[in-house]
Amino acid sequence: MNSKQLNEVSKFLSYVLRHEPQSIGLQLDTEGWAEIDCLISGAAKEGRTLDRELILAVVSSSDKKRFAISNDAQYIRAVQGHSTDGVNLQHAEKEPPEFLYHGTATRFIESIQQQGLISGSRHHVHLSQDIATAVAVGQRYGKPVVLKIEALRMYQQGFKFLKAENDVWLTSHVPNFFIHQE
Ligand code: HQG
Repeated sequence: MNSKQLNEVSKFLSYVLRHEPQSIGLQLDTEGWAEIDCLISGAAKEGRTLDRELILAVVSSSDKKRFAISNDAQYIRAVQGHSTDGVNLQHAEKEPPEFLYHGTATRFIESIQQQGLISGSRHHVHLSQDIATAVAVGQRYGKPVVLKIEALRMYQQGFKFLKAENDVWLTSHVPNFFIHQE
């Protein structure tokens, strides 16, 4: 299995486990878990051949640790990034470090200055602990720009921060007041 194939299956798993489980008749529970057997049979109906070995290879090779397997190995979920209704992961609420970073594209800056960072179609705004990750995230949409967020000050003022299993930090909204361009 080459990295191109793994990447392609990873994209499919992101799609059905975060956004459109119903597209293959899959049920997610409120914590985002789906039965691996149902994932395999649902994908097969769409003409996509998956097996456990392939799924586990994608999970273990994911650079961002996007997916998790349950302790009994029967279930899989995406650890963050959901947009689908009905899933509400209970991430750990935590005090953030002094600064967190958000990578975006230069063309969004004007709108961000007006509205702050908003979650859009996802459940949360995604922030990272390091600048390199933020650059990579921003690059997905164009010329990247890194925003430095005064996370600890926000927290001290009552904003909630959650930390996903893969070290992505999540919050609902970042007002412009706490955002600085790197
Ligand atoms: C931007 C990937 C205009 C925001 C990544 C971003 C991440 C605004 C885009 C994870 C705005 C939303 C999430 C405003 C925010 N006006 N644009 N007021 N507020 N934006 O993909 O953070 O590979 O939903 O800057 O690595 O880019 O999928 O969020 O550019 O961890 O695992 O609106 O997805 O991980 O884009 O990425 P997204 P994101 P995966």
